Amino acid sequence: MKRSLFVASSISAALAACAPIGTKLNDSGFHKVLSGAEGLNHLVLGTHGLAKEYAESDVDKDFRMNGFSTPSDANYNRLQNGNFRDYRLVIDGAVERRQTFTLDRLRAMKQQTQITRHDCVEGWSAIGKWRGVRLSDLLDAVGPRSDARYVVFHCMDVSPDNVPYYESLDLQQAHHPQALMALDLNGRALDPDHGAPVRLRVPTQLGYKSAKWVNRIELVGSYRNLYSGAGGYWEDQGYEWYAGI
Ligand SMILES: Nc1nc2c(c(=O)[nH]1)N[C@H]1C(S)=C(S)[C@@H](COP(=O)(O)O)O[C@H]1N2
Ligand SMILES: [Mo]
Repeated sequence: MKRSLFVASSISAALAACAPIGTKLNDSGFHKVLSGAEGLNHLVLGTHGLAKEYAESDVDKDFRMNGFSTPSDANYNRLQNGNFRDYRLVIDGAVERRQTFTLDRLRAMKQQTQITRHDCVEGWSAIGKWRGVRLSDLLDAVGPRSDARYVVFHCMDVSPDNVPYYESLDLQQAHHPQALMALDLNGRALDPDHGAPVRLRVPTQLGYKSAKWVNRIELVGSYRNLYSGAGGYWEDQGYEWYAGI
């Protein structure tokens, strides 16, 4: 594991200690606790900089699969059997223009390629070549309203106890130039295990932020009222919302 990951985690862990695990801070409270730290992280570790980009020869041919099982419900099976022709990515919530994207529409947009490393909080990493649409281009298409503060990613899979996976970024993180809605991994359309047909890829954040099987992006003023209120499936289990590497 990269040293800066360890440093970032210790800083965050030290701060998390200010807010005992299990305390349900609302997101604005959480942000008050973290705002000083975020500034420190950005200053010391440069998390607003770019994640390192690697060479083709660094790519891990067998990118590990992790997380919940690939969806196998009737809806996902139908989409997969139809080669995702009927897939739609909905972007709604606090936006000026709600939009629906087919895969063809996403592929017709400007594409970005990045060879970056994915760092899982469990301590493994993998380098992949990702291609897709910059999240900021999608946000430009829908026009975040002035009350929008967070971008929530809703996924098609569920945990073993049947809770949907979801994640969130703030608008600044979502506009990061390497925040990608990925369509391809290593030169091929994403396979089901890695999040087909569309997943978030955010190389400046820990792996759990990179939501797979995304079919809805919702802009909100606060994530407090979603699920258990911590801004993501793993955050709801006590992981930190701020997962900068
Ligand atoms: N929808 C969804 N996204 C997810 C997960 C998940 O279980 N469900 N697991 C996360 C975690 S912890 C990691 S490390 C990566 C794993 O991505 P991979 O299977 O492509 O390696 O996906 C992340 N995104
Ligand atoms: Mo992970």
